[in-house]
Amino acid sequence: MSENLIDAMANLEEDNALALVKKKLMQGETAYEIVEQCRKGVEIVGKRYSEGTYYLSDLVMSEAILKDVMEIIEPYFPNNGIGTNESNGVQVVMGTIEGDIHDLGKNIVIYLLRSSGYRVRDLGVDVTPEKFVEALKETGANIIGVCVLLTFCIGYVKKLIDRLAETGLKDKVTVVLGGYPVDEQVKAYTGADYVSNDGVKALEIFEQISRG
Ligand code: B12
Repeated sequence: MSENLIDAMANLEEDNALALVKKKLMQGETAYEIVEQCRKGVEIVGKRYSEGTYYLSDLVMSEAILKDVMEIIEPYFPNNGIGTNESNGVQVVMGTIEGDIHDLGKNIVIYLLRSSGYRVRDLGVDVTPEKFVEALKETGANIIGVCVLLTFCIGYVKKLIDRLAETGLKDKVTVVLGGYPVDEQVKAYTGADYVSNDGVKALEIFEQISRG
């Protein structure tokens, strides 16, 4: 049995991982630190899957464990459960790009945003450019968060941003792209304004944008 949370997640030791999360909370580690360790563990699950030592069922298992972890730590995020999460007036539209159904990371970011006062319209997964455009028009949001995990869906992000340009929204809306494979190269290729593969940094980016 692993004593380290990253390893417990990577080895899919469900009960152990949940016990370690509770212990870490008692010891004063922050919810952010714990999420990051879990993310690293799940990243190892992904590596083992691509190397062929783990199967699809193991990816599904990692999803289940991460969901259970989130249930435990949700009340420990700042501003939560004490009635202070007043709206900051900033509206965001968020979704996972067309073709991609990964949403655990997106949901964490939405959670962080909402608990910091953002109003987030969550469009879910496999979201087409048309749905994003429609939601931007409906909500009047000027920030859009797009999640992509599958490298072969990065082209759809470019398609979305091209669509924003065609509809005249590109200059009015700031695009923040997130997910495991995003980097400066992906940013340049897609035309996104910001990229982040870290939820806490993502929150900092949103804060920076909304401060103007
Ligand atoms: C769990 C998982 C699944 C689960 C997803 C469950 C769910 N509800 O999301 C299931 C089992 C369904 C799944 C399915 C598949 N998966 Co999968 N999956 C993973 C795994 C192991 C972890 C992803 C995850 O949740 N990580 C934990 C979260 C917390 O981290 P995160 O997503 O990076 O999010 C953080 C940041 O990126 C950032 N962030 C995230 N979103 C956003 C959004 C914004 C706006 C911002 C600013 C920031 C931000 O903040 C988050 C918190 O820090 C990854 C491995 C990996 N390295 O990522 C493979 C992985 C992504 N999957 C992969 C594959 C191939 C698939 C399948 C095609 C498998 C198959 N044969 O069917 C299908 C795809 C189906 C589809 N059409 O989408 C590959 C992709 C390879 C590639 N080159 O594209 C990976 C990399 C595994 C691998 N190494 O091969 N998968």
